[in-house]
Amino acid sequence: MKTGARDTVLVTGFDAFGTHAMNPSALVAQTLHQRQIAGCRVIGAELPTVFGLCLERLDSLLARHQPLLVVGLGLAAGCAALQLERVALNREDARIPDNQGAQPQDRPVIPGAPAAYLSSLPIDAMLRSMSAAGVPVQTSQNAGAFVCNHLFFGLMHRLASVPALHGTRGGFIHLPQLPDQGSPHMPLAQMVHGIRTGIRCALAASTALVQQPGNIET
Ligand code: PCA
Repeated sequence: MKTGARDTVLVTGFDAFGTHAMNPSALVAQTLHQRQIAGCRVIGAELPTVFGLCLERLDSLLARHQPLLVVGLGLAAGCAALQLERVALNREDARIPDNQGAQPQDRPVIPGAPAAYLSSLPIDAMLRSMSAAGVPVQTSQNAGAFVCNHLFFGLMHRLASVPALHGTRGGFIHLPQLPDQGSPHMPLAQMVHGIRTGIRCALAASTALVQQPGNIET
């Protein structure tokens, strides 16, 4: 795979939403900002938990940084482990309003786009390396129908259809709560360690594997 001179990893998190006073995904993105992983520089950014607006912010970041790898992060309050999301669905159905009060019901993220995209991260290799690093991690087949899935689907659609992003891999990882947010939870340092390990693995695999973003046609 040709990646040109790309040497940036974009890590996004979301701001607090719903009943959560904080969002660990923004803290992980902030902690990794400007760090080096396997010779690549990380750009960490916080996105608004708002349908539409988060994808506008993502577009600016993609145009500005032309990243080699994009890892979206978000909070999934019920999970006890890092969740490597396999599938982004072209469907949104919000149980709660977003941070600007929108609550879309049963509509596509992008009308006319495929029904779903598979993550183009090397999920099984990441699962093994993150697990070997001592971090609780699991795969997940469903990123929900709220703003995280909206971002994940919008990201994968851009990676599949924008020529300037050819060769960029991307995917999404859900995080548990932090210890002072309730149970289940995970310490911030362990989340950061897990995400760093996963990114290192994905960067190594990006030169070793020939794997294109898969899509499932309707
Ligand atoms: N989690 C929500 C949106 C923002 C976040 O961090 C979700 O899972 O959709």
